[in-house]
Amino acid sequence: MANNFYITTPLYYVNASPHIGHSYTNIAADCLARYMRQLLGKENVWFLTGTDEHGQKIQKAALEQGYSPQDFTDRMVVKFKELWARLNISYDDFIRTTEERHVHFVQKVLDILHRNKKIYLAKYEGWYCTPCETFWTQMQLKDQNCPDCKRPLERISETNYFFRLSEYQDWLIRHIKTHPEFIRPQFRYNEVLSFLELNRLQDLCISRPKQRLGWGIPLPFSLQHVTYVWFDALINYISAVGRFNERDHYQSRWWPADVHLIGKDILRQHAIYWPIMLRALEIEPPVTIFAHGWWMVGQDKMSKSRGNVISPLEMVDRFGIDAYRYFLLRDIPFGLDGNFSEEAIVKRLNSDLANDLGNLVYRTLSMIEKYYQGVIPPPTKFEEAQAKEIEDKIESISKELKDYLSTSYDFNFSSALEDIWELVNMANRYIEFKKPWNLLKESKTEQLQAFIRLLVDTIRKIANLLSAFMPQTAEAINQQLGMNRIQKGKPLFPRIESI
Ligand code: ME8
Repeated sequence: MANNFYITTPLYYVNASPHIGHSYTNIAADCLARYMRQLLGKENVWFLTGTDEHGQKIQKAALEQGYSPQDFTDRMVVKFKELWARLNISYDDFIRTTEERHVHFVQKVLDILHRNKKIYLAKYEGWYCTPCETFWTQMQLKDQNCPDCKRPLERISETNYFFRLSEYQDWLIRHIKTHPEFIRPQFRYNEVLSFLELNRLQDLCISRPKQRLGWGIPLPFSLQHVTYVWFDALINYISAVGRFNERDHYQSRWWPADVHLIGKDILRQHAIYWPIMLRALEIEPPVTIFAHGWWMVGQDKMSKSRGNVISPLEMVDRFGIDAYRYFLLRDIPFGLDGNFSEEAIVKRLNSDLANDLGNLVYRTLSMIEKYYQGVIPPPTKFEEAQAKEIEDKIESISKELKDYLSTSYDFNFSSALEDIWELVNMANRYIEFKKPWNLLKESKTEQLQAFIRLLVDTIRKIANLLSAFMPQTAEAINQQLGMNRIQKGKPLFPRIESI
């Protein structure tokens, strides 16, 4: 990766409050942004998130609750921002698709594509899924229901604008074949490529008649139409970070994005529509699109439409911010589906956080309190046998973290955390083995001092390695093991006995 790092999340629909699935993507993106800031410097990383505010779903939700769409979205967006603040999501910019900067930019894109004959008017007759806002051809259907959400389809006939998606199919196949990092994980790459090789793309309908749907960005060349919500929303990734010059050439300090982090539900739009839209505008495609898996409740995806959502705020109130962040990043390899349950969080919290990490810190602080009246002993000349092994481990973890979170494009948070825990457990084992309390009894004061010092340095390093994943915990450890004198507080992670 270059010296710049630009990462994005999907823009979430504001028709309902954010749930665990949304928080998952933002926590993962936050972890990567924080990690890359450590690596490249704060000024070289840009982390964008935001909200998707147009379209049928939003208009319907607003009407049902008795608001105008604009008032409704203004109220809903607060819930997203509050959640991100609570979860320590360190985004650099938050874009709403109703903002002037975005609306203008989308109209400029439409204007360029229209002038270049990449958009044309045609009559459409066929099946339409209102909740998904998607057109389906007869061939794609098994029955009269939407292949995605399984709800009944409507038969519609209307005049709309179409984007010449089909023109670029061969280009996209070539691009994917020559850029193995373009779609991740590997099995998603294979899935998209074989889809493109086995199907002919249809041109994409990018407008909706105003009389059917008023809540959208007006087409600059037709008073009767607004922009299809997906076409509008995808453009945020460039509207937020750049502009077109007078020769319609896009200029940006950040583009191309290094990673578009998304859930697997929106891979088609990101891996097919989006690169083709960019190509038609003569803009480079993003480097990587990473589609993660779904959090499930039992057999079902957690989603607003299934009505089985769990509130992230509730989980954070119960278990703490960092236990929640840790669980999501640690419990399943990034890319696969996972089962969300409170039992699973408690299990991780009690074993990895309370027993392993919390205990290591607490024991060390207690020894410093007891043996040195709370003052951290200075380094000694005494060669501690374990020091070398710990040093080597720290070095290998730093290298592996870089591979997991950056160069491999796999964003393997769980393996990264597993590695850090090897160090935590190594330090815990040394305490058992060394029995510092015996060193004191035997008056081996220099050995004791060297050993305690080794623990302090190791814990400080662990805090540093953890800071992208669990920023609050890293800070708490650094506070407790401050410069000279410790500040022993409550245990970092109290055990939870029952839920
Ligand atoms: O699709 N597990 O918005 P959306 C994991 N506005 N992640 C989940 C999830 C689950 N059960 N449910 C949702 C949209 N997500 C469009 C995007 S982008 C230009 C426009 C996450 O509110 C995941 O990141 O339906 C998924 O891709 C996203 O929320 C969909 O959010």
